[in-house]
Amino acid sequence: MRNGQKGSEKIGPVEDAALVDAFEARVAADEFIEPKDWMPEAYRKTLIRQISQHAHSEIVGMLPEGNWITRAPSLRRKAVLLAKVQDEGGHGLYLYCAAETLGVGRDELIEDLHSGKAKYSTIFNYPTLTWADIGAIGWLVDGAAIMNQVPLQRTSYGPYARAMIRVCKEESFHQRQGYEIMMALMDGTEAQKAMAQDALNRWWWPSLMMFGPPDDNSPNTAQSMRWRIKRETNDQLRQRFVDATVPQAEAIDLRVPDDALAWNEERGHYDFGEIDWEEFYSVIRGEGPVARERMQARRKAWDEGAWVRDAANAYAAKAAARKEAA
Ligand code: FAQ
Repeated sequence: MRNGQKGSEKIGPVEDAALVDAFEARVAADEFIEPKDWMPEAYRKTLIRQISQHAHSEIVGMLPEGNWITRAPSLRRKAVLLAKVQDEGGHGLYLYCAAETLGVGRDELIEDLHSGKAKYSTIFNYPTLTWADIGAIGWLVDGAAIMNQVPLQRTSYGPYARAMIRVCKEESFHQRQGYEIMMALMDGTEAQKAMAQDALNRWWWPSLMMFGPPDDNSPNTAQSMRWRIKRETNDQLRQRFVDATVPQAEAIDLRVPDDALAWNEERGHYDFGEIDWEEFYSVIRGEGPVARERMQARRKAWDEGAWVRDAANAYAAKAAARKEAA
């Protein structure tokens, strides 16, 4: 018998050693764990935490871009942005479904978001001030999301891995549409070029924070890597994102706002400057520039959508009663 472990939470339910060993052997053999399979309680809890926070990020992440749908500069841009924001809503729904397979209810997860108990990505607490921010979000935020989510297609929990396959296909389109907005602006007037550069200046560092704290300060990474929930660490993914994105900036004459950025021949990677971790933790604490507005918008949408949920429940109850009577 042994204790389940979750990050710093060392005391968990006592579990049968044979079951734990069989579970760990399956994970080590790269088998997917499915909802009805036995799993350690701490594994289940870690998944609920990560998947639900991922779902919340997708749903809250609709707000910064949704803010620009009515102000997109052309019909084409509006149609593309509308489709992208709808895709993010869809990602949130797949992810809530994946979390539900672990025995948690959606209402409970949403309640945790609205009460501030559950986290969502820090990146969505920054405002979208100009049209170029929509380009920067697609290019950088979706770009960072893909970097993180491609390895999650091989995460050890089956429903999460399968959700990631479709999500990654859509995120690739999102990243390209964002970069294409930046390309168009950098091909435009001096004012448009300045707008694109300003957006990069504001979104660069928060995008690097999306990957989470440095590995030596990440309480969950070691256990999540052992259980193959995470397939790569926060720092590995952040480095890969920098390496992929800097040449994209250079290709369209944008300057990454980091004086310490330099190619390191020996490492075969870019060196980059120190991230402002104080800012990261303050945003996590709910002190981000538009954190309050984001939560107000989500609570309002939830309250105003109550009639839709009531109607859907009433319809489902009627359909079930009809089936019973037949
Ligand atoms: N923001 O020990 P770690 C998107 C928390 S999707 C807020 O390293 P872990 C699509 C972390 O939860 C973006 N909190 O944690 C889109 C933990 O707190 P807890 C979301 C953060 O889980 C694009 C604590 O800090 N993607 O953008 C952040 O091993 C455009 C300690 O950290 C995912 O969620 C952060 N940035 O690693 C939508 C991907 N970083 O829970 C619209 C799946 C860390 O113990 C428009 N998630 N924390 O209280 C993951 O890969 C992982 O959960 C990490 C964090 C890498 C985010």
